Order: sequence, then structure tokens, then C-alpha cells
Amino acid sequence: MRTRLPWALYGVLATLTGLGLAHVVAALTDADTSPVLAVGAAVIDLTPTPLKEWAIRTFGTADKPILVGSVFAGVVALAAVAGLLARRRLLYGAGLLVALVAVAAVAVATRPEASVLDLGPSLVAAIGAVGALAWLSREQVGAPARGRRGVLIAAGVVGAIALVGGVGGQLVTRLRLRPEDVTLPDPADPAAPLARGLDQQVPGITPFQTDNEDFYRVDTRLDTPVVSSDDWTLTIDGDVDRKVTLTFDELLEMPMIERDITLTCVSNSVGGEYVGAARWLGVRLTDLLDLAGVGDRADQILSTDFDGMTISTPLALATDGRDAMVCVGMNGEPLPREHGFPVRMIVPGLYGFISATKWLTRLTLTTYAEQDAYWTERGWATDAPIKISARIDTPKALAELDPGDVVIGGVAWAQERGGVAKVQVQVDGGGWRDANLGPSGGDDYWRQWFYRWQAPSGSHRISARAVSGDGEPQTAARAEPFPDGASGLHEVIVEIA
Ligand SMILES: Nc1nc2c(c(=O)[nH]1)N[C@H]1C(S)=C(S)[C@@H](COP(=O)(O)O)O[C@H]1N2
Ligand SMILES: [Mo]
Repeated sequence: MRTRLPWALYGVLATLTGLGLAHVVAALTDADTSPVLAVGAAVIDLTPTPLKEWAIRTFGTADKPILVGSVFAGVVALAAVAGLLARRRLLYGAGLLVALVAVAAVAVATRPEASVLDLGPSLVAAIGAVGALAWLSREQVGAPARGRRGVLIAAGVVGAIALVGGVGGQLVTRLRLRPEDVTLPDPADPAAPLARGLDQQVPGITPFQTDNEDFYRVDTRLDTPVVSSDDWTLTIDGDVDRKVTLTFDELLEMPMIERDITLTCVSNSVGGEYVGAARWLGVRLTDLLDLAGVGDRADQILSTDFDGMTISTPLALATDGRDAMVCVGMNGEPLPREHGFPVRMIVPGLYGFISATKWLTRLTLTTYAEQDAYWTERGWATDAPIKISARIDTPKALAELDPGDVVIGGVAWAQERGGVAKVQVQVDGGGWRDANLGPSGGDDYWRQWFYRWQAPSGSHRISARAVSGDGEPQTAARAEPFPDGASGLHEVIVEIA
């Protein structure tokens, strides 16, 4: 082949073949993660907090696909270069491919709980990629050059291997160990039936209970972990009288409580989407801690997920009588994979980043002086109660409406502060007027609210604020999410024609 283009293509196809095969091996061996995702994860972990904040603000939930996409595009570009190098000498091209895989292997090997097994996919990626490149560029090793037709056929064969590998790997992973196959026990301490909310009454309001499919997702992962409940265990160790290890079945045999709790992310901006309300089923955290017997040194529960990611929770707050729980169920179903299957923590009143560990495998009783967790290492607060907040769901910002009857509505939350006692609405800086509240779902649950407004023509600014059951009004002082949660009032501007 004289022209360069086919060579660039060889490099890309060879690399995709290696990656496709790596996915199959990862799926079959429970190896932790694919090489591309490992590189992406390493990039996330190494990114300074301000840059990460900027990415979340700018790209929202698309920040992950954009990151994985960029890493992938970089890999494809280098793969094309490897192909072009192979045109000169196969060894050069192969060398670059091996170097690429080596970077991924380092990223894989430095994950917190990496084992030798996790290097399998990288090894296969290297062998597959170099093998495919050698086969595609066989004239470099003395065989007669392929004609145009031969190039197309060879490219097709290699492309098919890459595709079948990539898709097959995904499929195998999805089909194994399905959360739906788990049967949950009945709660010994059930929640009262949830009242019917204002969902039907106020068009555009957030539903009283968030469907699992609609529940926001925030975590550091680039994939959706597939963790088996069969070989899952929870270990409680550190400053305890005796180290305890429980299997999933043993956990399910413990008395279960059921609670309605609104979970909130510290990265949520005022009026943002990173908040959701669900009915959780699980074991009381204190029941588990009692099994191990907490010592008198610990001030922190350091929880670890299946991959070594850590979250720290203030021990005093988690054990002060609130309904902190180790959950297996969400809205009557086993936890979805996205939300931590098989087991996660939920602690009402604390932002998720210091409490809501998904894919939980370990609770270590320790001290803040001794051990840092993922976000606290990055400068986020260690003590972060959820701030009182009201959100306006309807009308939407910049909505154009007719004069007359307009229903303003939304949700408000004040977990572990006696719930929401009052929501007030203000138009154009005028007097604060009390909104109507929907039914209560308990103090740890959000409350829907609405206010009927006679809207005059013109452009208007609507604000809302909540007051907690323990009498604290929501602050108007603005703060960014870093380091302990955003504050300020949610405001929307609407145009009345
Ligand atoms: N293992 C693990 N658990 C985690 C996280 C994470 O990155 N990894 N993110 C936390 C954060 S910041 C929040 S807000 C909640 C979000 O839970 P959700 O995705 O189920 O809504 O999970 C928490 N648990
Ligand atoms: Mo979060």
C-alpha cells in the first residue's frame, strides 16, 4: 500500500480489536474495569477540584461521557499514528500500541483495590492489538501486499472482531447477576403509606416520590458497576471490639426498617436537579455497629466501596438517633446498579458525599486524624448537614405565560431539622406570602408546595424560601457548592404577555 490512509485505519482497527477483546476478558473474569475506563478514572482522580467543579457546572451530567469520549478520541488518534508508524516499520507501530496499553495498565494497577487479575484485560488488549496490526500490515513482514479488495476484507474481519468483542463483553456483563433476581424481606418496622402528593393537582411539580429511573445519579465512576450479591460481604473493622463480616443473606436476616428519605448532593446548585426522594429498605446502621461493638477512639465511619473508593461520615451524627441505614431496597425494589446494588448507606440530613456510599463493602471505625476519604482529601468539608432549600419547579425560568391565574409550585427540604414548616413566595421583591404545603412524608422527606398568583403583564422575578420545623429560615446568603453545599434563594424570571 502506497497511500497513508489505510495504514491509519489499520492502527485504529488493531486498537479497537485489542479493546474489544479486553472487554470480553473483563466481563468473563470479573476484572475490575476496561483499560479506557481505567484511564478515564485516573484522569478524574487526578483532576484538581476547581477544574472538576467547572466541568460539572459546564457539562452537567454529560461531564462523564465527555471525559470518556475525549480519552477515547485521544486513543483513536494515537492508534492512527501507530498505524502510520507501522507503514515504516511494524516494530514502531507495535511499540506505540504497547506503550498505550502500558499507560492503561498503570491506571488499572493503581486503582485502590486492584489485583493482578485486573491486568488481564490490558494484557489481552496488547496481544490483540499487536496481533491484529501485524496481520493487517503483513507486507511489512515480507508477505505480498494486499490489493484494494484484500484490504477491505481484512479491515472488515478485524472490525467485526472488535465489534463483537465490545458488544459481547457488555452483554455478558449485563446479563450476569441481575438485581431483579434478589428477593427482599419485608420490613420489621415499615413506613406508613406515603400520602398522595400534589402530582396531579399542580402541573409541572416534581413527583412526591422519585422513580428509580428518574433518580439523580452522582458518583466518580465512569461505568455502572456490576457487583454480585452472591459473593458480597460487609466487613466492620477498625476501632471495634470484634471484627465482623456478614454475607448478603446474613444481612437480609437482620430486622429491616423502611423509611422515606430525601437524598441531596453537595454539588447541587440552588434550584438544581441533584436531589431525589425515595422509600429505602435496610438495616439500622447502629444495629450493625452494635454487632462489632464500637470502641471509644473512633470519631469517623470510613466506608469503602467494592473498588476501594472511600466516604467518611461523622460517627456522632450517624449514631445520634437518626434513621441512618445500610440499604438493600429502593422504592420496593432491590437497589438498581446505578444506585449501589447490592448494598448502600443512607443517612438522613447529611449530603450524599459524606454518607451515602454505594456498592458498600466495608465500615471502618477510625478517626479523622488517622484517615482521609476521597472527597475530604480534595478539600471538601467533613461535616456537611444538608442546607434548608426550596426549589421552584413551575413555572420554568423564562416561561412566557398569559396574565391571570398562575400556579407557582415546587419542593422544599429541611432533613433532620423537623422537616419543612413553611414555604414562602415573593414576587418582584415584594412581601413574602405563605405557600400551601402538600402532605408530609416525614421530617426527612421533602414537601411539595404551591402558591396561586394573579400574574399581571410584564417581566417578573419569583423567589421562594423555606422555614424548617425547628424554626430556621433558609438563608439568602449565596454560597457555591464547594466545600459544604450551595445556599441562597432560588429565583426564576417569567414573562407575562
Ligand atoms: N461508591 C460511591 N458511593 C457514592 C458516591 C461515589 O462516588 N462512589 N457518590 C456519593 C454522592 S456525592 C452522592 S450525592 C450519592 C448519590 O447517590 P445516587 O447516585 O444514588 O443519587 O452517592 C454517594 N455515594
Ligand atoms: Mo454528592
